[in-house]
Amino acid sequence: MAPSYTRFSLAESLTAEQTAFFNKNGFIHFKNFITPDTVSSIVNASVEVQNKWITEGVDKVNGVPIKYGRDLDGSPLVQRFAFINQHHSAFSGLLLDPRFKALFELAGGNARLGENEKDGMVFNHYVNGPESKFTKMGWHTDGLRDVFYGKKLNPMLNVGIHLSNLKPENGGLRLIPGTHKQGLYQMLFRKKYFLDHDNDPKEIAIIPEAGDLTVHDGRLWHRVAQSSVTGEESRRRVIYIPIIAGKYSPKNENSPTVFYQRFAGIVK
Ligand SMILES: O=C(O)CCC(=O)C(=O)O
Ligand SMILES: [Fe+2]
Repeated sequence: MAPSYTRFSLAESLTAEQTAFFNKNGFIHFKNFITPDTVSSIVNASVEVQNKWITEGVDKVNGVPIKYGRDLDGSPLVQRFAFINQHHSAFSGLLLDPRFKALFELAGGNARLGENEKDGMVFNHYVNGPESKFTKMGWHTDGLRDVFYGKKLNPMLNVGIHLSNLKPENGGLRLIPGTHKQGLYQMLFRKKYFLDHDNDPKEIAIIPEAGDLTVHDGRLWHRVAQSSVTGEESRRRVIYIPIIAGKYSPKNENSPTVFYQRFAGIVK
C-alpha cells in the first residue's frame, strides 16, 4: 500500500467500498467525525475529570490502572484514563451518535460498544516533555489481552476519536495493514510485545486532524511513535472505545487488575 491512503466519511451505514477497504487492510480512517467545537468540549471535560481524579487520588477504575505523569509546566497530568465515559456526560453522550452502529458490521454484526467492558472508553494524553510518562507505545495487538484471559478470540475493533491535529513529525499511530489476517502464531510472535519500537518497512502512519475517527481490527499490529518535536507541539490526545462481539463481560469497582495490564508499566 502507498504511504498515503484513502480517507472516507462516516454516515449511518457503510458503503461497499468502505467495508472492502476495512476487510482488506484491517483499518479505516474517516474524516471530520466530530466538529472542532465538540473536540474542545471533550478536551475540557477531560480536564474536569483529571482535576477530580488528582484531588481524589484515583489510581484505578474498575481494576484498570490510571497512568499519571507531569505536564510541561510540572503540574500533575492524567495520561491514560480508563472508563472515562462513566465519569462525564460529554463522553457517554458522544457514544449515542448513531453512526457507531454502522461500524458494528465490521465486527461481524451482533456487536456492541464496550462501554462497561475491557478498559471502557480510554483517553490517552501524550506529551513529549521531561516529566511525561507517556510519549510512545511499542508494537502490539489489542486482542492479546483476550489470549491472556484464556478467551476465544472474539471479534474486537478499536475505534479511535482523534482530538489533535497531527503532522508526521508528531509521531502517533503506526500500523501494518493486513496483519489482522495473520494466524495466531504471527499475532503472538511477529514482534516483541510493547518492547519493540522500531519502524517497520510495511508500516503506515495515520495522520489525523482533530475530529477524525479511525477503526482498527483487534488483531492488527500497531504502535504509537514518539513525537520528534518536544513541548506543546507534541501534545496528542486520542480516545479509544472498543466494539465487541461475544459474551458480555462488564467490569465494576471490584474487578481485578489482570496480568496484561502490567505491560502498561513498560510504556514510557
Ligand atoms: O494512542 C494511540 O493512538 C494508540 C493507543 C493504543 O494502541 C492502545 O492504547 O492500545
Ligand atoms: Fe493498541
